[in-house]
Amino acid sequence: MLSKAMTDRLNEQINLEMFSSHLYLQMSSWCAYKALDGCATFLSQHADEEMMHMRRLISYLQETGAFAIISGMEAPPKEFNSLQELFEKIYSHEQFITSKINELVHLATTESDYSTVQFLQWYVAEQHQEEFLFKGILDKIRLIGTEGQGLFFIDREVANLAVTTGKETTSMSTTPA
Ligand code: OFO
Repeated sequence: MLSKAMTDRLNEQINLEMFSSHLYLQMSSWCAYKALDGCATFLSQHADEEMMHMRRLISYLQETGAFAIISGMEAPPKEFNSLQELFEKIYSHEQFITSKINELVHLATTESDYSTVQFLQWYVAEQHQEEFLFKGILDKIRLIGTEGQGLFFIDREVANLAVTTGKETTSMSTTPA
């Protein structure tokens, strides 16, 4: 059984994951509007992954007999000065999400709630992968540059990532693989 504090914090995380999904879908739309189709596809897939992160949390709350709550949330930003700025925002957003996951792990550990500690390990590993993924994209943008054909090559690189990361599982199971 979850404590009230843990239930509240997991419900907050549900909304953070949903916000992440909205953010990446909006960013995907910005990329499509700018004819950056590879980035648009990649970010659209990533928006789906964030919904899966949200659903895992809902399943876990339900499995423990807690009440999962979907709250209202602000609209994501929709204007970006450049593709580099867009990916910088994603990278710092993922670092923020990592800090929220770390807070959850800290609370679960403090409460000796080892079931939730174990459940959260999936998110700890996921955040490591996502920070690595987005830092890699930013490194490529800085390396290739966005002048001339640079944008075209970056879009193609990110399109390849969409093909790779799109094969990830979308299982809702909260049981560790
Ligand atoms: Fe992009 O990460 Fe969810 O958790």
